[in-house]
Amino acid sequence: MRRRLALLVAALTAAAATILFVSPAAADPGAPPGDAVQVYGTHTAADRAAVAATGAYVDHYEHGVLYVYAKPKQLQRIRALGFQVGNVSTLTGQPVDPGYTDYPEMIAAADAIVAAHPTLASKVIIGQSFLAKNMIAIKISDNVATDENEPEVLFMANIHAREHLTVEMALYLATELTSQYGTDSRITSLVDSREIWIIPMLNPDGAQYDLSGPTYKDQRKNMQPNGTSKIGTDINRNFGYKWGCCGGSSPFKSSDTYRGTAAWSTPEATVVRDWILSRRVGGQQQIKEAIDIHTYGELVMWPFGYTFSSIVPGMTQDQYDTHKAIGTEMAQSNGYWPGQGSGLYITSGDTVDWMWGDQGIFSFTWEMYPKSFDIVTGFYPPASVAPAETTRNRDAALRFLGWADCPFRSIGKENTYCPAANDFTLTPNLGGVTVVQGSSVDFTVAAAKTAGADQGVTLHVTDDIPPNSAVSFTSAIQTDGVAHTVTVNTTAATTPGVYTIVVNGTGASGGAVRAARVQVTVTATNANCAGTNGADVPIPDGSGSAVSQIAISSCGGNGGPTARVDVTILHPKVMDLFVTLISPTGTRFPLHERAGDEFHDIVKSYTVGLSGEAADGAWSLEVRDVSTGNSGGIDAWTLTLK
Ligand code: 0X9
Ligand code: CA
Ligand code: CA
Ligand code: ZN
Repeated sequence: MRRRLALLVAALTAAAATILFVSPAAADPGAPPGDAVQVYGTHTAADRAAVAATGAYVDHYEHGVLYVYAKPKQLQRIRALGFQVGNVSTLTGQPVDPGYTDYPEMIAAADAIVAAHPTLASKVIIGQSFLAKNMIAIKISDNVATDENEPEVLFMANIHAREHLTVEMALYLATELTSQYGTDSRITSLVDSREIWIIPMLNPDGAQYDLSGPTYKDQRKNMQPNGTSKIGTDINRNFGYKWGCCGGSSPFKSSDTYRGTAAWSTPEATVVRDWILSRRVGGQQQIKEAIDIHTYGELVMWPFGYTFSSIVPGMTQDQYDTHKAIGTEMAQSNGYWPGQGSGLYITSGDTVDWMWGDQGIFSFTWEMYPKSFDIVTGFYPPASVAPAETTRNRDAALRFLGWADCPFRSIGKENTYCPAANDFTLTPNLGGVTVVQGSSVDFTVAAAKTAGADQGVTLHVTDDIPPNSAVSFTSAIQTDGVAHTVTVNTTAATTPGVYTIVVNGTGASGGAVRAARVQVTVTATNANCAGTNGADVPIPDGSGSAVSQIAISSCGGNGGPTARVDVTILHPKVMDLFVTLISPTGTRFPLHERAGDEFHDIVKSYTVGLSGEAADGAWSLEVRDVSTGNSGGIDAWTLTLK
């Protein structure tokens, strides 16, 4: 993303006098007069309106950066308002890190994966880029040479040239899914039951140019000439669903979000479209889910990007809820922030809107590391972060693959949306049991036939087993309605909290997967070691702080190594917030520091090491809002010390 604040703002301030503005040298007919520049620090709509009032033309706003065309007088006025102004081409100049995978290396890596696992992986050329480079997909599945009737899942990366970490992510996934096959049972069963497609480099021309050295080129678009010195079209504004609508892309050729002369005017978007359309069998799209991988921001987003509304023609409540459930689960796993794409900013003609809106593929955008602000490392962190920042997403990717047979199962509606000839329900769905840490609790699960013939069902527990506990049950049951006991054995080390244990049952005839969910509340041995404050505390807008306290007494000793803080903060722009837990003696534990951009609300549980802090006394949750224009409040929070 193009947010470039703290670091470079400092650099800019120091170098303000020497910054040169690169005019669009070649003409951009129809573009507004003036230079294309970036304005930093316009955090509120009022700030942005003030910039527009200088007469400058506001092109778009992304991630805290306002992209405008401004004449010298207008630039002066913008500066006088107190905003920093810069131009991206003067701000990069770092040498290319050879640790990033370039186009030939990407092809070689794909070939090596296929050579090492010929029965599991194959390489498919899906078309050619503008500069005639082969665009490839890696297919991973058992019996890879056969188009089996298995749900298909697509991961694609590097549609934006400078987002090199995404190629590492794609290749990591391909490597992991093949090399761990037969060793890791979770991977083995996913690879056996799905057909996984990975497009590691969707914009090969732009990526190769950006890495051509000696310094990065800060290229985002493809390499299709447009008559200006800012070559290319933004492929992620060129897809044909609501193309060019609603301010989510630029009509100007020099803009980084230039949408192209028409939908599908880029060869790269067309290649991806035609290949995705080719995945239909008998009119049925085989690809059920897709992730378009970008940097940066540490976000998980879902459609639609073109509108702030969630429920619109083409997106029912259940479909939205399913996107949200899967997106939120991935974000919980990798620590990213979940939200509808338009919460970041409006986009039109992007991949996910088309994949969902046109093809009914449950679609997500990932924005990888880093989280925010750092102007130098934004798009160009050292390649050495790749191992940590790719493995970080392993579990999220595997969970994602797990839903592919019926994404609606994530909201408990698999029987409605994915009926099977021989069908059954698993119950209960969201009953609740409570257990004190260190002891065990039982619940029952039953399978009952709803269509076709009775069958055997294999149970397996997937999600959310409380840490340091074990779940025991009989795995082979029948669709006879008989209740079977499931026992959750917690230990003294099990962290108190509310867990939703998911028991999946796979039917023997047809393989339909149905789920039972049980909410298990683990409470502390010593109830004095936990507390809740449900009083609403308004968060002052832009200055000062909101504080909510919980008094702990008669807990004794220190907090635990995995204490838990559950917070519900209602605020329209969580990127403006700092949230800190403060111990009775004043030690500060930062929980949230300006993450999540323009997204709403923090409803999250944090794990904090509190073994160095005496438990008894007054604990505070402090929320500071560092930017004006949005206000909210602390709704409630719960502290569980051990
Ligand atoms: O603007 C984009 O294309 C994506 N961000 S990036 O900084 N990598 O360029 C985000 C696309 C997701 N859609 C919306 N946020 N609406
Ligand atoms: Ca297969
Ligand atoms: Ca298939
Ligand atoms: Zn991107």
